[in-house]
Amino acid sequence: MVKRTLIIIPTYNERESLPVQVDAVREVAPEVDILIADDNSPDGTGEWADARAAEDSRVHVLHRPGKQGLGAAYLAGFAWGLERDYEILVEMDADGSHRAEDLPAVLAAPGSWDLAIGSRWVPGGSVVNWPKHRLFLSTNANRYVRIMLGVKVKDATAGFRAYTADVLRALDLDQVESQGYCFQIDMAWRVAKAGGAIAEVPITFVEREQGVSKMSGDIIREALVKTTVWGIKERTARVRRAFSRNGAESAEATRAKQL
Ligand SMILES: Nc1nc2c(ncn2[C@@H]2O[C@H](COP(=O)(O)OP(=O)(O)OP(=O)(O)O)[C@@H](O)[C@H]2O)c(=O)[nH]1
Ligand SMILES: [Mg+2]
Repeated sequence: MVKRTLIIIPTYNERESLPVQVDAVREVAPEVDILIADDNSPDGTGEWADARAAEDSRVHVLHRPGKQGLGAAYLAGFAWGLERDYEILVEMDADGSHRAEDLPAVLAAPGSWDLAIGSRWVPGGSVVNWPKHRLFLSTNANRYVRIMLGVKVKDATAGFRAYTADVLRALDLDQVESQGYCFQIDMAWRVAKAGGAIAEVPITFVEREQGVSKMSGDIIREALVKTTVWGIKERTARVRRAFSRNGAESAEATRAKQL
């Protein structure tokens, strides 16, 4: 049986890109539903989404009052999907970077996974049309995440990914505050800490052709600062645990000697 699947597409000013992406997804995966989570885009993306939803029962729209970031849009989308008992919830950009033709491979990721990531940085994965500075940023951000958080994932910042409803229900989503890039790192780390299985499937990521990137210095800073703070906290907690374990063991040894 095909699992009930919801593709969540967050949008802010994607009037040109979104129709192409929705058509492409509908074509490769006619059995999945799509939820467009629009932050009141001034360019009419939300109105287009409403018109599309009116003629296609598999397309839904979640209107949000204003631009509140990618993370908030996804969390609202997860809540919407979990309430309606979807079994798999997928994140996908509107701008064509996440190719619909890679969707079946992500959904069919091998093994039993809780999170399947469409990865640029596993063998077979690639990026098309990215300037050198974006390649540099992505590879080094992922290296830093592995070093700081110990997450054994090659592409922790990837935004093309599928979660099981079970793993999302097991996470404390109310505590997630990260927005841009950092949202993806945060979620991958939470899944890993919860003991969830993470699979990576190679995809080809294509730089957007239409519209404007929402990537900014703030988004990069958020990822860098939070990853650093989390990494330091994690190490401190690990050292504390080791000390208290050693302390407990030596107290035990002293007691044993006294007896
Ligand atoms: N609802 C909502 N969607 C957003 C927001 N910011 C970005 N998005 C959407 O999230 C997806 C990814 O954003 P992009 O601007 O492509 O960011 P990016 O992929 O990191 O950057 P590029 O690679 O330069 O395109 C797109 O579909 C955006 O429209 C937001 O604040 N609210
Ligand atoms: Mg993009």
